[in-house]
Amino acid sequence: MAYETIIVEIEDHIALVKLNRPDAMNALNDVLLSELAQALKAAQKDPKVRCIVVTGTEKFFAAGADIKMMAEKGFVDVYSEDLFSDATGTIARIRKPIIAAVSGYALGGGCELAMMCDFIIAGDNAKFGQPEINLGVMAGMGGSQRLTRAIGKAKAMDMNLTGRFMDAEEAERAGLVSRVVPCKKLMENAMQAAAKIAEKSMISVMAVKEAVNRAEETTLTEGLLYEKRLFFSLFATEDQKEGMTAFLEKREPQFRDR
Ligand code: CO8
Repeated sequence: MAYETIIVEIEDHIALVKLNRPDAMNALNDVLLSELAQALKAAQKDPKVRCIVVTGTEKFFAAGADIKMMAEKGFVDVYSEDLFSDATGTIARIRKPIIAAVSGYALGGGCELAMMCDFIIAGDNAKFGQPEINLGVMAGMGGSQRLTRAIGKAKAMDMNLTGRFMDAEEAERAGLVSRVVPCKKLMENAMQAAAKIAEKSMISVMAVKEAVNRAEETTLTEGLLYEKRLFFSLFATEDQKEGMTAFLEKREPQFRDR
């Protein structure tokens, strides 16, 4: 499938999705976000794909929503069209794991898109920010919500109110990113992480994603119950038998997603 604003490559069970609007630093517009949602839905359906990596270029992951596109819009426009909501809703509902490989700027909607992924691996040149305050607006797709859950109120307020950028090292300390690697080795590391995930049983992978995401939505008691129910349910799979038998037989498991 040919896209205008993204490039999709599928190899060794990994779908690599590159944001591709270099002239606008990968600024997010309707086309890019709906193509991304479409590509992720296709990856979700494709039995060959076991993990997805979303990335940009070395200099920018994405510099935010497209300011040129938004500048002339009024309240009635963005409210009626419910700007970006179809696409972001789809992206957030993808059940296969998605890694964001972030190099350079991840600002505004770019930072929010990275946070919609399951975890972020950052190049050491990455810069995260919610600078919408400088435009007379505020974060609109997770910068005040997912970011607060990820790094806590103090830093989220700081980022959203001052619009300052956070470098990769601070982002890792704060819990926004899972690892920081030299920027030249970012894709190698992200693809290795994806390959590790691709080896697992897709049923347990999806269950993990569901359970961890539930932690952001519910109380500890409900979350623990949810986790335990999913854990018990995995005992209905052939992959549980295979995984445990392989361990006892001191061999690698051969998961079949059943
Ligand atoms: N939108 C459109 N174009 C952009 C954007 C953007 N967000 N960011 C950069 N560009 C364009 C520039 O206009 C420029 O284009 P041109 O060459 O045609 O003038 C080109 O990319 C290069 O940019 P710069 O010359 O500014 O490059 P610098 O290296 O000097 O600076 C920065 C790089 C720091 C990334 C700078 O471009 C910048 O500050 N960009 C804007 C960052 C920003 O404010 N992002 C937030 C946008 S608002 C948002 O994301 C809201 C999301 C919520 C949506 C909610 C929906 C419900």
